[in-house]
Amino acid sequence: MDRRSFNRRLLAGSAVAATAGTGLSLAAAPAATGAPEQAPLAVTPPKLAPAGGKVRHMKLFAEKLPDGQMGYGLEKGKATVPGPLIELNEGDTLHVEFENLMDVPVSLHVHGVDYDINNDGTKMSRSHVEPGATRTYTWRTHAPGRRADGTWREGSAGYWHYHDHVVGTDHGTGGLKKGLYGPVVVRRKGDVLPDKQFTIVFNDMLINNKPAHSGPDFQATVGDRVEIIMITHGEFYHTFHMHGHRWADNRTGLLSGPNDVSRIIDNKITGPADSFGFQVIAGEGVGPGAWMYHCHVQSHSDMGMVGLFLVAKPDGTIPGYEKPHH
Ligand SMILES: [Cu+2]
Repeated sequence: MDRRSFNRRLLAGSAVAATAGTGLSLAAAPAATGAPEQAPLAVTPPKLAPAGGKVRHMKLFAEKLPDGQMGYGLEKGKATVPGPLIELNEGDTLHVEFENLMDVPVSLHVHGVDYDINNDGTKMSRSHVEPGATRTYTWRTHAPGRRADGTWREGSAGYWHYHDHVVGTDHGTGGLKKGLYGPVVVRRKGDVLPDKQFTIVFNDMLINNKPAHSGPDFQATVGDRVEIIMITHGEFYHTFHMHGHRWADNRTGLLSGPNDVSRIIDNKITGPADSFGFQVIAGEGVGPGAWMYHCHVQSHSDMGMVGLFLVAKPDGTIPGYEKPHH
Protein backbone atom coordinates (compact mmCIF):
# COMPACT_ATOMS: atom_id res chain seq x y z
CA MET A 1 0.00 0.00 0.00
CA ASP A 2 1.29 3.44 -0.83
CA ARG A 3 0.77 5.34 2.36
CA ARG A 4 1.83 8.63 0.82
CA SER A 5 -0.77 8.47 -1.89
CA PHE A 6 -3.37 7.80 0.75
CA ASN A 7 -2.31 10.81 2.73
CA ARG A 8 -2.20 13.09 -0.26
CA ARG A 9 -5.66 12.10 -1.25
CA LEU A 10 -6.94 12.77 2.25
CA LEU A 11 -5.43 16.21 2.14
CA ALA A 12 -6.93 16.87 -1.24
CA GLY A 13 -10.28 16.12 0.35
CA SER A 14 -11.13 13.37 -2.11
CA ALA A 15 -10.56 10.26 -0.05
CA VAL A 16 -14.13 9.43 0.80
CA ALA A 17 -13.39 5.76 0.35
CA ALA A 18 -10.77 5.90 3.05
CA THR A 19 -13.41 6.15 5.76
CA ALA A 20 -14.53 2.67 4.83
CA GLY A 21 -11.33 1.54 6.45
CA THR A 22 -10.57 -1.31 4.08
CA GLY A 23 -7.18 -1.95 2.59
CA LEU A 24 -8.88 -2.63 -0.71
CA SER A 25 -10.28 0.86 -1.17
CA LEU A 26 -6.98 2.43 -0.19
CA ALA A 27 -4.94 0.34 -2.56
CA ALA A 28 -7.31 0.87 -5.42
CA ALA A 29 -7.94 4.54 -4.92
CA PRO A 30 -4.91 6.31 -6.44
CA ALA A 31 -5.15 4.53 -9.78
CA ALA A 32 -8.91 4.90 -9.94
CA THR A 33 -8.96 8.66 -9.37
CA GLY A 34 -5.67 9.53 -10.97
CA ALA A 35 -4.76 11.57 -7.89
CA PRO A 36 -2.01 14.07 -8.69
CA GLU A 37 1.45 12.92 -7.66
CA GLN A 38 2.43 16.37 -6.44
CA ALA A 39 2.14 16.68 -2.67
CA PRO A 40 0.18 19.75 -1.64
CA LEU A 41 2.38 20.26 1.43
CA ALA A 42 5.77 21.93 1.87
CA VAL A 43 6.58 22.17 -1.80
CA THR A 44 8.98 25.09 -1.41
CA PRO A 45 12.26 24.46 0.41
CA PRO A 46 12.29 26.02 3.87
CA LYS A 47 14.55 28.93 4.78
CA LEU A 48 17.60 28.08 6.88
CA ALA A 49 19.14 29.89 9.85
CA PRO A 50 22.17 32.01 9.00
CA ALA A 51 25.46 31.97 10.88
CA GLY A 52 25.45 33.97 14.11
CA GLY A 53 28.03 36.45 15.38
CA LYS A 54 25.91 39.60 15.53
CA VAL A 55 25.72 41.95 18.50
CA ARG A 56 22.08 42.80 19.07
CA HIS A 57 20.18 45.18 21.33
CA MET A 58 16.61 45.10 22.52
CA LYS A 59 14.42 46.85 25.07
CA LEU A 60 12.25 44.82 27.44
CA PHE A 61 9.77 46.00 30.08
CA ALA A 62 8.19 44.28 33.06
CA GLU A 63 4.79 45.61 34.04
CA LYS A 64 1.58 44.77 35.79
CA LEU A 65 -1.33 43.84 33.55
CA PRO A 66 -4.87 45.14 34.10
CA ASP A 67 -6.07 41.73 35.30
CA GLY A 68 -3.49 41.60 38.09
CA GLN A 69 -1.03 39.41 36.23
CA MET A 70 2.50 40.49 35.34
CA GLY A 71 4.19 40.34 31.97
CA TYR A 72 7.23 41.14 29.87
CA GLY A 73 6.78 43.34 26.81
CA LEU A 74 8.74 45.03 24.03
CA GLU A 75 6.88 48.33 24.56
CA LYS A 76 5.27 50.05 27.51
CA GLY A 77 1.66 48.94 27.89
CA LYS A 78 2.14 45.97 25.56
CA ALA A 79 3.25 43.24 27.96
CA THR A 80 2.02 39.74 27.21
CA VAL A 81 1.91 36.33 28.88
CA PRO A 82 4.05 34.58 27.76
CA GLY A 83 6.57 37.36 27.11
CA PRO A 84 7.97 38.06 23.65
CA LEU A 85 9.87 35.36 21.79
CA ILE A 86 13.60 36.12 21.73
CA GLU A 87 15.48 34.45 18.86
CA LEU A 88 19.25 34.24 18.46
CA ASN A 89 21.72 32.43 16.25
CA GLU A 90 24.68 30.65 17.80
CA GLY A 91 27.47 33.22 18.14
CA ASP A 92 25.14 36.17 18.73
CA THR A 93 25.41 38.46 21.74
CA LEU A 94 22.25 40.13 23.03
CA HIS A 95 22.04 43.20 25.24
CA VAL A 96 18.61 43.50 26.85
CA GLU A 97 17.88 46.93 28.29
CA PHE A 98 15.36 45.89 30.91
CA GLU A 99 13.12 48.44 32.63
CA ASN A 100 11.00 47.69 35.67
CA LEU A 101 7.67 49.53 35.45
CA MET A 102 6.29 47.79 38.52
CA ASP A 103 6.29 48.74 42.21
CA VAL A 104 8.20 45.62 43.26
CA PRO A 105 11.71 44.42 42.34
CA VAL A 106 11.87 42.12 39.32
CA SER A 107 14.54 40.42 37.23
CA LEU A 108 15.34 38.68 33.98
CA HIS A 109 16.92 35.27 34.40
CA VAL A 110 17.59 33.13 31.34
CA HIS A 111 18.19 29.42 30.77
CA GLY A 112 20.56 27.84 28.27
CA VAL A 113 22.68 30.74 27.03
CA ASP A 114 25.93 32.15 28.45
CA TYR A 115 25.83 34.94 31.06
CA ASP A 116 28.24 35.97 33.79
CA ILE A 117 27.21 36.28 37.43
CA ASN A 118 26.29 39.98 37.03
CA ASN A 119 23.69 38.96 34.48
CA ASP A 120 22.18 36.11 36.48
CA GLY A 121 19.02 38.03 37.35
CA THR A 122 18.87 37.00 41.00
CA LYS A 123 18.84 38.77 44.35
CA MET A 124 21.71 36.62 45.51
CA SER A 125 23.94 38.17 42.84
CA ARG A 126 22.27 41.58 43.25
CA SER A 127 21.46 41.51 39.53
CA HIS A 128 17.74 42.24 39.91
CA VAL A 129 16.04 45.56 39.10
CA GLU A 130 14.39 47.85 41.65
CA PRO A 131 11.06 49.55 40.88
CA GLY A 132 11.48 52.23 38.21
CA ALA A 133 15.07 51.22 37.48
CA THR A 134 16.73 49.89 34.34
CA ARG A 135 19.49 47.31 33.94
CA THR A 136 21.10 45.89 30.83
CA TYR A 137 21.48 42.13 30.81
CA THR A 138 23.97 40.59 28.40
CA TRP A 139 23.47 37.09 27.02
CA ARG A 140 26.05 35.40 24.84
CA THR A 141 25.78 32.25 22.74
CA HIS A 142 28.33 29.97 21.14
CA ALA A 143 28.56 27.33 18.44
CA PRO A 144 29.68 23.82 19.33
CA GLY A 145 33.37 23.07 19.10
CA ARG A 146 36.34 21.17 20.42
CA ARG A 147 37.89 22.16 23.72
CA ALA A 148 41.67 22.40 24.10
CA ASP A 149 41.62 19.03 25.87
CA GLY A 150 39.99 17.39 22.87
CA THR A 151 36.52 16.91 24.37
CA TRP A 152 33.45 18.25 22.61
CA ARG A 153 31.61 21.29 23.90
CA GLU A 154 27.91 21.68 23.19
CA GLY A 155 26.58 24.74 21.39
CA SER A 156 23.90 27.10 22.72
CA ALA A 157 21.26 26.09 20.19
CA GLY A 158 18.01 24.94 21.72
CA TYR A 159 14.58 25.85 22.96
CA TRP A 160 15.11 27.84 26.14
CA HIS A 161 13.27 30.39 28.22
CA TYR A 162 13.59 33.39 30.53
CA HIS A 163 11.73 34.29 33.69
CA ASP A 164 11.67 36.48 36.78
CA HIS A 165 13.66 35.25 39.78
CA VAL A 166 12.71 37.71 42.54
CA VAL A 167 8.97 38.53 42.69
CA GLY A 168 7.27 36.99 45.72
CA THR A 169 10.27 35.03 46.94
CA ASP A 170 14.00 34.82 46.18
CA HIS A 171 13.09 32.18 43.62
CA GLY A 172 10.59 34.27 41.70
CA THR A 173 7.74 31.96 42.62
CA GLY A 174 5.25 34.84 42.65
CA GLY A 175 6.52 36.31 39.38
CA LEU A 176 6.33 32.99 37.58
CA LYS A 177 2.84 32.38 38.88
CA LYS A 178 1.68 35.77 37.62
CA GLY A 179 3.14 35.37 34.12
CA LEU A 180 6.71 36.67 34.10
CA TYR A 181 8.13 34.12 31.67
CA GLY A 182 8.89 33.87 27.98
CA PRO A 183 10.54 31.77 25.26
CA VAL A 184 14.07 31.87 23.84
CA VAL A 185 15.10 30.05 20.67
CA VAL A 186 18.76 29.74 19.73
CA ARG A 187 19.43 28.33 16.29
CA ARG A 188 22.41 26.67 14.73
CA LYS A 189 23.53 27.70 11.25
CA GLY A 190 21.47 25.65 8.80
CA ASP A 191 18.55 24.98 11.14
CA VAL A 192 15.20 24.96 9.36
CA LEU A 193 13.17 28.12 9.97
CA PRO A 194 9.42 27.88 10.58
CA ASP A 195 6.53 29.78 8.98
CA LYS A 196 4.66 30.22 12.26
CA GLN A 197 5.59 29.96 15.92
CA PHE A 198 3.47 29.30 18.97
CA THR A 199 4.54 29.26 22.60
CA ILE A 200 2.70 26.94 24.97
CA VAL A 201 3.47 27.23 28.68
CA PHE A 202 2.04 24.80 31.21
CA ASN A 203 2.08 26.86 34.40
CA ASP A 204 0.56 25.03 37.33
CA MET A 205 -2.83 23.94 35.97
CA LEU A 206 -3.09 26.72 33.37
CA ILE A 207 -1.81 27.17 29.83
CA ASN A 208 -0.20 30.58 29.22
CA ASN A 209 -2.01 31.75 32.41
CA LYS A 210 -5.35 31.66 30.57
CA PRO A 211 -8.41 30.51 32.52
CA ALA A 212 -8.98 26.75 32.46
CA HIS A 213 -10.91 25.40 29.44
CA SER A 214 -10.17 28.56 27.39
CA GLY A 215 -7.28 27.39 25.23
CA PRO A 216 -5.19 29.14 24.08
CA ASP A 217 -5.94 28.11 20.49
CA PHE A 218 -3.45 28.55 17.67
CA GLN A 219 -4.26 28.73 13.98
CA ALA A 220 -2.26 27.74 10.92
CA THR A 221 -3.01 26.62 7.36
CA VAL A 222 -2.47 23.11 6.04
CA GLY A 223 1.14 22.88 4.91
CA ASP A 224 2.50 25.62 7.18
CA ARG A 225 5.73 24.74 8.91
CA VAL A 226 4.71 25.40 12.51
CA GLU A 227 7.11 25.62 15.40
CA ILE A 228 5.88 24.87 18.91
CA ILE A 229 7.92 26.13 21.84
CA MET A 230 6.80 24.25 24.94
CA ILE A 231 7.75 25.39 28.45
CA THR A 232 6.61 24.23 31.87
CA HIS A 233 6.50 26.15 35.15
CA GLY A 234 4.89 25.75 38.53
CA GLU A 235 4.42 22.88 40.91
CA PHE A 236 3.48 19.92 38.74
CA TYR A 237 4.69 17.45 36.18
CA HIS A 238 2.67 17.25 32.99
CA THR A 239 2.64 15.35 29.72
CA PHE A 240 2.37 17.45 26.58
CA HIS A 241 0.35 15.70 23.90
CA MET A 242 -0.67 16.84 20.43
CA HIS A 243 -3.29 15.18 18.27
CA GLY A 244 -2.52 14.20 14.69
CA HIS A 245 1.09 15.41 14.71
CA ARG A 246 4.40 13.91 15.81
CA TRP A 247 7.95 15.10 16.29
CA ALA A 248 11.48 13.87 16.97
CA ASP A 249 12.63 13.87 20.58
CA ASN A 250 15.89 15.72 19.91
CA ARG A 251 17.26 19.28 19.80
CA THR A 252 15.25 20.51 16.84
CA GLY A 253 12.28 18.16 16.93
CA LEU A 254 13.13 17.27 13.32
CA LEU A 255 14.90 14.30 11.81
CA SER A 256 18.22 15.16 10.16
CA GLY A 257 17.92 12.33 7.61
CA PRO A 258 16.92 8.71 7.02
CA ASN A 259 19.53 7.40 9.50
CA ASP A 260 18.59 9.74 12.36
CA VAL A 261 17.54 7.34 15.14
CA SER A 262 15.79 9.98 17.28
CA ARG A 263 12.61 8.61 18.76
CA ILE A 264 9.41 9.91 17.20
CA ILE A 265 6.86 10.93 19.81
CA ASP A 266 3.52 12.71 20.17
CA ASN A 267 3.59 12.92 23.95
CA LYS A 268 6.33 14.14 26.27
CA ILE A 269 6.68 14.33 30.02
CA THR A 270 7.67 17.79 31.15
CA GLY A 271 8.40 19.28 34.57
CA PRO A 272 8.99 22.73 36.04
CA ALA A 273 11.48 24.84 33.99
CA ASP A 274 11.76 22.19 31.26
CA SER A 275 11.56 23.47 27.72
CA PHE A 276 11.60 21.86 24.32
CA GLY A 277 10.48 22.67 20.82
CA PHE A 278 9.72 21.07 17.52
CA GLN A 279 8.30 21.75 14.09
CA VAL A 280 5.38 20.09 12.38
CA ILE A 281 3.86 20.55 8.95
CA ALA A 282 0.29 21.51 9.86
CA GLY A 283 -2.10 18.73 8.88
CA GLU A 284 0.57 16.64 7.19
CA GLY A 285 -0.88 13.24 6.41
CA VAL A 286 -4.01 14.00 8.41
CA GLY A 287 -5.57 17.12 6.91
CA PRO A 288 -7.21 20.20 8.38
CA GLY A 289 -9.25 20.23 11.57
CA ALA A 290 -9.43 21.46 15.14
CA TRP A 291 -6.63 19.32 16.54
CA MET A 292 -6.47 19.17 20.31
CA TYR A 293 -3.31 19.58 22.30
CA HIS A 294 -3.43 19.00 26.02
CA CYS A 295 -1.82 17.75 29.17
CA HIS A 296 -2.35 13.99 29.16
CA VAL A 297 -2.40 13.66 32.94
CA GLN A 298 -6.11 12.84 32.83
CA SER A 299 -7.21 14.90 35.82
CA HIS A 300 -5.28 17.87 34.38
CA SER A 301 -7.11 17.55 31.03
CA ASP A 302 -10.39 17.35 32.90
CA MET A 303 -9.49 20.51 34.80
CA GLY A 304 -9.01 22.40 31.53
CA MET A 305 -5.42 21.99 30.35
CA VAL A 306 -6.63 21.76 26.76
CA GLY A 307 -6.23 23.94 23.69
CA LEU A 308 -6.70 23.66 19.94
CA PHE A 309 -4.24 23.60 17.09
CA LEU A 310 -6.58 24.91 14.40
CA VAL A 311 -5.42 23.75 11.00
CA ALA A 312 -7.38 25.55 8.31
CA LYS A 313 -7.85 24.68 4.67
CA PRO A 314 -6.27 27.15 2.24
CA ASP A 315 -9.68 28.88 2.00
CA GLY A 316 -9.55 29.57 5.73
CA THR A 317 -12.26 27.15 6.81
CA ILE A 318 -11.75 24.48 9.45
CA PRO A 319 -13.88 21.38 8.89
CA GLY A 320 -16.15 20.56 11.80
CA TYR A 321 -15.09 23.53 13.84
CA GLU A 322 -17.46 26.17 15.15
CA LYS A 323 -15.77 29.28 16.46
CA PRO A 324 -16.81 29.87 20.08
CA HIS A 325 -18.79 33.02 20.84
CA HIS A 326 -17.48 35.34 23.52
CU1 LIG B 1 -0.71 18.30 33.53
